[in-house]
Amino acid sequence: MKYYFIPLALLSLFLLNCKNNNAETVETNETAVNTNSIIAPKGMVYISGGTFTMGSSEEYAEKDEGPEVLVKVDSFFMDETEVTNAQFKAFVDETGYITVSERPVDWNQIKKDLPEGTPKPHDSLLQPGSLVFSPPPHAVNLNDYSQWWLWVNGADWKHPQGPNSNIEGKDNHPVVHIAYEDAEAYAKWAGKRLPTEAEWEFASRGSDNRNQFVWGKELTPQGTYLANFFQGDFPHKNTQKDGFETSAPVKSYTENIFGLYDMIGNVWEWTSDWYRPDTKKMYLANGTKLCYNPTGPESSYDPNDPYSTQKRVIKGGSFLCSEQYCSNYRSTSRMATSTDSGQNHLGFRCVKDIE
Ligand SMILES: [Ca+2]
Ligand SMILES: [Ca+2]
Repeated sequence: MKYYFIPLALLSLFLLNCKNNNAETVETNETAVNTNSIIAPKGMVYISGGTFTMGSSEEYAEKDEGPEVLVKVDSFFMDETEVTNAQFKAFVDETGYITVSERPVDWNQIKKDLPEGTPKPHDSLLQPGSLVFSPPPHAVNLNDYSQWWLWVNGADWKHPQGPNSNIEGKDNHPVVHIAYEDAEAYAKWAGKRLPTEAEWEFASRGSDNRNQFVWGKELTPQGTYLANFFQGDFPHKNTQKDGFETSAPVKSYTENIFGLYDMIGNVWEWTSDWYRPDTKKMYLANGTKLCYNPTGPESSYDPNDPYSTQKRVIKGGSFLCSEQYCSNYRSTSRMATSTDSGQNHLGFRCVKDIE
């Protein structure tokens, strides 16, 4: 994760994209869609749009998940799984694309955004690499994530754990170490785009499902694991009760009501929304009753990390989400992530508009 300084003035230059609408008007403007005539592209499913409650103000939710907002999204197609190594390889083979994690860091470029006189970091920190979860052998202070995240030179999508690892036999695992621009480049090549947070959350929840977990009120109903997350003592002891220590092959768990797999857990997924903790609060400004296809603010702001690079919202949690640390395996959970950040638990899936 690289931290750059950005001018504070930029932070005021955001506008929210939430076409205000009145709930009654929208009700009467609903268009009947004959879903039988819509055929989703291969590997995608049809998400029939609708109105739902976005976010959560429940006791278990983080502050930035609320307040709840009534949102309407149009119908769209969505990849039924996270983008896999095999799918990403097809893109790279055809285009020669080099991901952010594979490129050396250009000091002359980034120093322009830093305060004058900032010392040049050690050369090892400017080499290609990415962040890898590297659990300590014992319990540690959970307030210090540097205890389990390590910058590893040579870690990238083809080497998820570092230069001595590979993705042999992992064609159907989700691709990881994907920075935002990598995901965007793939989506463009595939004739698709990245989902907004609203689209992602609607698709994950399955219309207006208000349960804490998309499958119901319990995390593991009758002891059954329905997603790939972390069991045991975070971060040092992963008991893998769900069967997987790191990523699982896509479709290892039951699909949701729309036919989407691993919307919860396995790897985090990029959305196109900039991150602000108060996005939904601002959607509700000016008496807005319903937001129509909201696309988030025009720039990001993370009060916990105000001088970082701009951040987008990621959704769904990963194989590292645990009850003890970040229980982000709920569809309303959201995390701010620097757009240049590759991590071995972060991937994506795409959506496509219906023409
Ligand atoms: Ca697991
Ligand atoms: Ca996922």
